[in-house]
Amino acid sequence: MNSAQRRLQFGRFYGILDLAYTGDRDPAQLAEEMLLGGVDILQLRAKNRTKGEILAVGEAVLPVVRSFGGIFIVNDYPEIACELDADGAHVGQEDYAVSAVRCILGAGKIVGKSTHSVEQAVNAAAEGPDYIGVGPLYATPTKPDYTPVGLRLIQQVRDRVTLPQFCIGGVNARTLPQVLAAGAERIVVVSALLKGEDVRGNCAAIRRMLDAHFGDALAAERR
Ligand code: TZP
Ligand code: MG
Repeated sequence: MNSAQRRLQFGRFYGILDLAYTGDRDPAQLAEEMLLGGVDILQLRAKNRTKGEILAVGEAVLPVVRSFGGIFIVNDYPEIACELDADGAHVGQEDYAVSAVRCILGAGKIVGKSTHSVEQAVNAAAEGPDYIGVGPLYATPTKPDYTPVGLRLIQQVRDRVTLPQFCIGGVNARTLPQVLAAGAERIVVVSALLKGEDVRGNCAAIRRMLDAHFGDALAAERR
């Protein structure tokens, strides 16, 4: 387990820099605001961009994430993660198998996989990723074609899977208490971080809620 894989164990707050929400703002500056606000892990997600565009944004964002000691993950494109020497890649159900991503990335990198049911979570865990995503908990415009899985899935997956489980989909400062009460230990947030002017403030509000809920021990370890 290398240092990024080790730091992942302490990561609770995973923020996605989704270029669908960045508008004309500078992605590297947004990344800095997200990290200043307290995200542990930052993913670059871009559904309608060319590989060249994603690579260029990744080149600008990676040094920012590194300067904060954060973890940088690339969505959908392990080959871009590899070229950037990012910390890892995240894939969905219809993308590569975990073993194929590991093959592209090489040893010591983080591989994450999305899941949307207990069965998918159990099957994904058997593929040996470093973490799984579980969601969408709520309906969300960020992933519009997916049926919400509901909060009960959080505990159902916890009962079957020991890997870090990042709960995603419609998580925001309003829904977070219910998500935590349902057993989430780690969360992913996209639109609630990037909408509006104050990205750092959006992130900091969620960070404070996580630290208050889980206590200071992990927070101290993380910093
Ligand atoms: N996978 C499951 S839900 C989702 C992804 C990428 C989008 C979550 O976005 P938001 O804006 O935090 O609801
Ligand atoms: Mg994908």
